Parts: sequence; structure tokens; C-alpha cells
Amino acid sequence: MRNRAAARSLVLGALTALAVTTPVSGASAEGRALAGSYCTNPDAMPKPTACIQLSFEGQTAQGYTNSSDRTIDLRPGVYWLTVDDTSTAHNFSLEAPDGSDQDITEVADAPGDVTLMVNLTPGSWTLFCDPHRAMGMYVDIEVGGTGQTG
Ligand SMILES: [Cu+2]
Repeated sequence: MRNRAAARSLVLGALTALAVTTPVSGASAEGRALAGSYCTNPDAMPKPTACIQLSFEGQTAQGYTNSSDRTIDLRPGVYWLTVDDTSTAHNFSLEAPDGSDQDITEVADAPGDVTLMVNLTPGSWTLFCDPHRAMGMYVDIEVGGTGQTG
């Protein structure tokens, strides 16, 4: 029990230490840039705007009520996750495979682009909006396979 709690706080500490709240130059994110944003889908509840999106290279996943395309597959490694928070009704949070999570942005703010460097270890991660996750406003990030090099 004690070890598990310590491990969780270590993961949270590592994520926090890596948080970058100022824009990062595109060069350092080349090949590892994940882009999170809000989106619109008529099936989203409670409103069509309760939709969250994550893109990486050719893949785009959308999270809304009953979405059948909410999973993005990635190899393990370090990524730059940039979320574009333009809403005071939604936020971006990231949940790690151990169940710990971190708010990248808050619900009430709308800071625009916020970039986080994150080491995506194998397992299931989730990018979600706190108030609307239960209504489907989340995307799953499945991390597996061979790790990146360099
Ligand atoms: Cu939301």
C-alpha cells in the first residue's frame, strides 16, 4: 500500500516537472507532436461541442457520445502534447496507465495552446474533459509495440 502510494506520487511528480506552459518551438517536437483540440459532432451530448480530438501524424481520434473512433495507437516514447483550450466549459486532463491523472488546463480558463512533454509508457492512457468524460468526451491512447529510438 505504502509503495503504491509512493509510486503514484512519483509519476505525478515526473509529469508535473515536465510540464511546459510556454509555447515550444516546432523543431523540438518534430515527429513527436500530438495535437489535442475540441471538436463538434452532432451526436455529442449534452451539446455537439462536447467533443475532444487527438491527432498524431495520419491518425485522428474523436471522443464524443458513442464514438466508434476514439482510439489512437502510439509507440512508447517521449512526445510533445499540445492542447488548444479555447473553452471555458471544457478542459484537458491526462490519465496514466496507473490511474493517476493530471489537469493540463482548467475548466474555467481558456489559455489557448499549452504544451506538455510526456513520456508515454506502454499501457492505456486517456485524454479527457473532466465535466464531460462520462458523456464520452475522451480519447484513448493505446501505447505498445517497439519504442522509439533517439
Ligand atoms: Cu467537456
